[in-house]
Amino acid sequence: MSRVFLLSSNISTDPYPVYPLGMAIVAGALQQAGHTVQQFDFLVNEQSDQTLQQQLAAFQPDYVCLSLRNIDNVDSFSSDDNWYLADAKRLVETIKEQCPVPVVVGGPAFSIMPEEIRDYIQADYGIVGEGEQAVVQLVATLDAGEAQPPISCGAAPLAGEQMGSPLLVPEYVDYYQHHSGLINLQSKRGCPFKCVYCTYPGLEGSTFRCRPVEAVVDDMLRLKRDHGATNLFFTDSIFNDPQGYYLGLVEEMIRREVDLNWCAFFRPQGLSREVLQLLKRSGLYAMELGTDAASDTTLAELNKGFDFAEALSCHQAAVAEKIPCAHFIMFGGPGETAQTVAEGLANIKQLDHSVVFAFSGIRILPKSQILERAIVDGVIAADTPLIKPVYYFSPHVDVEQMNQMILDSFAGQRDRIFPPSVGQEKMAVMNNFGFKGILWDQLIRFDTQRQRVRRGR
Ligand code: B12
Repeated sequence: MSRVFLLSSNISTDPYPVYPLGMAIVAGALQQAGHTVQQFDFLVNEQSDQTLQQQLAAFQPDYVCLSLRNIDNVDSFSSDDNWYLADAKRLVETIKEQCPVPVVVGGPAFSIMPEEIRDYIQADYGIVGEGEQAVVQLVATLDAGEAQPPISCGAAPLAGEQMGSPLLVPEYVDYYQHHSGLINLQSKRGCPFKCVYCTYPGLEGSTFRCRPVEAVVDDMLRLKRDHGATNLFFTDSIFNDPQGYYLGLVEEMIRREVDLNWCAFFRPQGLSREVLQLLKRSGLYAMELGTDAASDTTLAELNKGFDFAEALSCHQAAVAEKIPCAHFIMFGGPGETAQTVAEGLANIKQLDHSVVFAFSGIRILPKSQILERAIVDGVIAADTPLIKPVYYFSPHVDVEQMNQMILDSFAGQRDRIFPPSVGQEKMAVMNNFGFKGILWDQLIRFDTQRQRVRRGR
């Protein structure tokens, strides 16, 4: 059996530090297969190359597995500071200086552009997609002295029962509990929707594959019992799958009295007050909504499959149930014109008692249809490298004018966030005041609504 050292390179704390769940799941699978594992979180270890080297030297690994979560922060206003691959490349150099063993890379960032990233960071092997079985297979192949292609993926998408539970490091859980107050968990993988900008189906497959609800609830109870967790974030691409698996999951949470607060990404479709009441009873305390665009034209161009009226009706149901919502809206995408921007901003005014995070432009990534659209629209040339951030901006909109329109419309409202750095600053202030969790929910006050009703407004 081998000794495998796992390293999470993610140092992003925007919007808050996120537990390296992918690394934990891969570590769990390797340990279950009989290997000795050690996990190293570069963020928790104060980004210290020296500590990394010391731990590598002490552990004497046969393999090092690097989990790569983010390429950049998908914010068109951002600088090179938020491009994370240079750090990953340096880490691979550090590892190789310390111990000349195969370095295997995986994780969502890697899986988006495997060839380019493996070449750039100089890893020996890469695994595209879910890692738990593929990495065990790779280690077995290399242990047997057989040839392994530089880039591989699992034989078939894993069924829900085959998806691993995370092997959590108590010290790391404490760190994330302390800094963000949140621990993350996955209940299913995949997304069947075909939103033109999105990489999720490319990363996780285009059908929902659900873990048994009992296993998810077991994980929740374990997080509560062993780690004192109080707040969870479900990392599912979309929590409210149209088939309704999520309803069975929340019913199981209620039946087993999990009693944890949780939050997740939702599609603003099919969320009635009755459904929301059930979710709330199971511990839902806030929803992040992938509304994505604010006019019917741009929603259709993004192929969202719902119109603004439908999103608004979900929003109103959430407000009626006093569930804080955040809408994420990207301006400047396909079909955007000055007119759709104005229409979108007028629509956003109806999203009362919610936070709206607006973005300018859409990061063009492989494994998403927006790449082809960008080439057809002449936004980029077919051979444009995408490893460094490149954004789609509609050729029919003046970007500066659009940004100014958003700024003007959001001016003076603390729950309207643009550019994204404004959100980061606000979150940092709240964090300094001791607030924890998703933080944006602190910007919403439902009692104001009650006061307004009382005053007859
Ligand atoms: C949930 C989520 C969030 C939530 C996280 C909430 C929380 N508390 O966890 C929030 C909204 C906060 C968020 C924020 C951000 N996110 Co995000 N997020 C996701 C999402 C939907 C799921 C990630 C996840 O946890 N999956 C569950 C774990 C178990 O899966 P996994 O990490 O992929 O691991 C599996 C495999 O990748 C593999 N694997 C992982 N590591 C390794 C290592 C080895 C060696 C091997 C072999 C395999 C392997 O095996 C694992 C098990 O099968 C993904 C999209 C997606 N569907 O993947 C985007 C995604 C990861 N996010 C992304 C980005 C950019 C960000 C932000 C930088 C942007 C922003 N400001 O919003 C921040 C950064 C946050 C941070 N501190 O790091 C990008 C990253 C790629 C890129 N474009 O750079 C993704 C891919 C979405 C996208 N745009 O394409 N995110």
